[in-house]
Amino acid sequence: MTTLFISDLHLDPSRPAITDLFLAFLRDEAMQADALYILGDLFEAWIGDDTPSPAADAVAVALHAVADAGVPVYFIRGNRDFLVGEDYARRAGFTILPDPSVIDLYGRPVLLQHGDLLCTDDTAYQQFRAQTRDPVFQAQFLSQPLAARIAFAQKARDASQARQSEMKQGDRAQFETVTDVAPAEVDATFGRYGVDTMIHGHTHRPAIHALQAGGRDCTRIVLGDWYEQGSVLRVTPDGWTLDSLAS
Ligand code: OKV
Ligand code: MN
Repeated sequence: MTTLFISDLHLDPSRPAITDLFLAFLRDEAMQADALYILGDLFEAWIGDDTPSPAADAVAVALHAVADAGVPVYFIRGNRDFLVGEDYARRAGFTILPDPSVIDLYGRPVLLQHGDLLCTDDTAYQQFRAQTRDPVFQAQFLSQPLAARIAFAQKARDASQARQSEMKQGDRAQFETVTDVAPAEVDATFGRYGVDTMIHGHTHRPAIHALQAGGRDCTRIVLGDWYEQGSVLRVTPDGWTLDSLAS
């Protein structure tokens, strides 16, 4: 009995070995699980379910095979793939969950989220997030021809990269703080949902944090990215382990 949690694969044609590692993980391990949860940023970029992508097709087929084997697959949108829609969800056989969601994990309530909502010190990002989650804005973007969306995405990625490297070259300690979760928001989130366990990705800082929130002992589990190797949280009724997957 094992439930699997992953996030931040950032699948991209430029890193085919990671897509292969993920396909092997689905074939070998996920097929045997109780459930698979993907907590966002499965893809490095997503500009609409209608975008032709052999890699996204292969991933959809492999995920659907897991679902067909009787393993429920759940997906929470990340900050990169926030435009993944119900059409791709059908092709991949997964269920899209709201961000955040509380699930019952072997009898305990656990809060799941991508993790970007916890990074409240990055006000510029939170502004971008609020704007790009507007359904009217999204429908307008998705109605544009593919070439226009590709050009827009390239510009967004260039601007983001420029901003990141500028922030890094400035105050390095400040960069580390701004791009990590805000402790006050973590505390508030534990209180708001009344849980004592949360699982998220996004920050690419894999760890299991024990902390106090509202006078309770709480656990915050952070999944790692799949840039150099895989990262998977395996939960059984008896406990959890956060492991690397060699590529
Ligand atoms: C995703 C991020 C690029 C961060 C969507 C309006 C809509 C543009 C879009 C273009 C970019 C997603 C869809 C991408 C996330 C970046 C750079 C930084 C910080 C809308 C305009 F739908 F909301 F209206 N885009 N792409 N970034 O390349 O996948 O998260 S993307
Ligand atoms: Mn992210």
